[in-house]
Amino acid sequence: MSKLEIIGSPFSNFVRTARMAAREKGVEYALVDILPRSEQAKAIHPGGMIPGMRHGDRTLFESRAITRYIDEAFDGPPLTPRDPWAAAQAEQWISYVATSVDRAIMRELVHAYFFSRKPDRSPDRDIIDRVKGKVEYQMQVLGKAVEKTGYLSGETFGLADMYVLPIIGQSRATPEGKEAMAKAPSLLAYYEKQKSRPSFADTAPPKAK
Ligand SMILES: N[C@@H](CCC(=O)N[C@@H](CS)C(=O)NCC(=O)O)C(=O)O
Repeated sequence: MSKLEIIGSPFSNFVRTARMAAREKGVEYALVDILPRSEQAKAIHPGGMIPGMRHGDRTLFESRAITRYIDEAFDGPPLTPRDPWAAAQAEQWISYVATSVDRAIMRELVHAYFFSRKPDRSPDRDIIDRVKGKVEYQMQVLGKAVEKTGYLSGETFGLADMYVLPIIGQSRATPEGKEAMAKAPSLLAYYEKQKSRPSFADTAPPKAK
């Protein structure tokens, strides 16, 4: 079959998760850089969201479906545990991160700085002030979770880590994100240790010129 394509912008945390999954699995892929809500995105995802995926004549949308396909359709180290109890715990953290944590940190805090809807595009203080307590709380929760084994779920680096690292990495572009992580030393130690992992480091969003 032809080479796997991961479809979406390298600035998206969910696209980065899919790319990390391919890299950790040892699957070669091409990144097809398209914007969310573009006609190309709408052709794959009903709401125009990214990432999408193409593999031969198979297309998928939603990062969890894509990462499951990558995990199960290719040879390579498992990205999620095969034991049902361990797998359920990984899914629990993946769901929490992909919904609650993504919403507070990416859709609210990070977007309030970098995709502000204010007429002058300045950071939206109303959103930032409203969400910063929630971000602090979530980072405490995540910090407690990584304390046990050094990973978000289970004994080895896995898909839950691939969901959370792009989000907490992006949070560091904001003062409130940095402050919240400073108050969660276990999470900061986890981030400092994992940030040089090749699947994460090599998928960093391009720097603005
Ligand atoms: N549940 C989706 C969420 C994907 C998502 O939120 N993607 C963002 C970019 S990081 C997006 O496409 N946003 C455009 C929009 O909300 O219309 C998944 O896991 O793939």
